[in-house]
Amino acid sequence: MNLKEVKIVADSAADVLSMGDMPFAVAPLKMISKVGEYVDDCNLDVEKMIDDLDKNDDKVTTSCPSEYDWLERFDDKKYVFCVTITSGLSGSCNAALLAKKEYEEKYPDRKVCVVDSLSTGPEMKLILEKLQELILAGEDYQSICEKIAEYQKRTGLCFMLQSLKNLKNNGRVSGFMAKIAGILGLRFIGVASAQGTLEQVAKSRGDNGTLNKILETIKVRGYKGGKIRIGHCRNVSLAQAFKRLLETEYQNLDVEIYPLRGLCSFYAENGGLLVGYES
Ligand code: X90
Repeated sequence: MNLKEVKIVADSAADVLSMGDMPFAVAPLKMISKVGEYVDDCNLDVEKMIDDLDKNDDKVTTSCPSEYDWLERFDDKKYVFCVTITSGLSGSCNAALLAKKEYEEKYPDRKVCVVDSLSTGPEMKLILEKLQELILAGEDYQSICEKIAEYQKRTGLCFMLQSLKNLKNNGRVSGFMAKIAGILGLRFIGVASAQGTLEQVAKSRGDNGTLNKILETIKVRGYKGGKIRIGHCRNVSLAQAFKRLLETEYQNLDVEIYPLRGLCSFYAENGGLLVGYES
């Protein structure tokens, strides 16, 4: 597959802004408050957004890219690969599917493969890295579609949240679930379920308890030392401590730590940690 014919488009929940030489674009989600909109693209000052939103108590909502937002990023390419945040919590995947239908009907010789991550953040990042690898390895379109669907099933997401306020306010979790993280010092540890929604696996207190629980959770779910990506919202120290814990058990780890972008920061909230792993 010639790089001139290909494009990868991911929504901004992947926290990825560019992919080296790979033709790539971001379809941004948005945070909308009474005072204005924050578009989650490369121009967003994430730190400023978090500070702004912390200051006022207005209800903030989010919105996903529209069909047109996806479509205009396809760029007349013959082969387009879209990676979306979970269809279990957002309309982004549906919008991408509508864009696919429109594009393929209008141009019968072009193809769009939509990958529903059933997850977000670091698991989307892993899927994007795998796509890049498959494209650069010269695989054909059909085999990339099959292999990436397979790969999605072999990746997972485990997360720790100190507050579920924004998830609850936007109807993404039940009030019952949200309560746990509202109790002082108590943290919510969860995974992306098979349906791409939040599933609670444990409660934790303190950093050691939290990190051991996350490690235990990903092990139970098949982690054996494969690739791992750690996104955090203002908690680089906990992310690094998790990396050190992993290094006591596994050798030659492929691990990366990075600050979450807008959408994931908004929902993961201060202190939140998202761990994407291969199982
Ligand atoms: O369409 C929209 O407005 C976006 C809605 C997104 C809602 C959820 C985002 C979650 C971000 C929080 C912890 C990870 C949960 C993952 C479960 C699949 C990060």
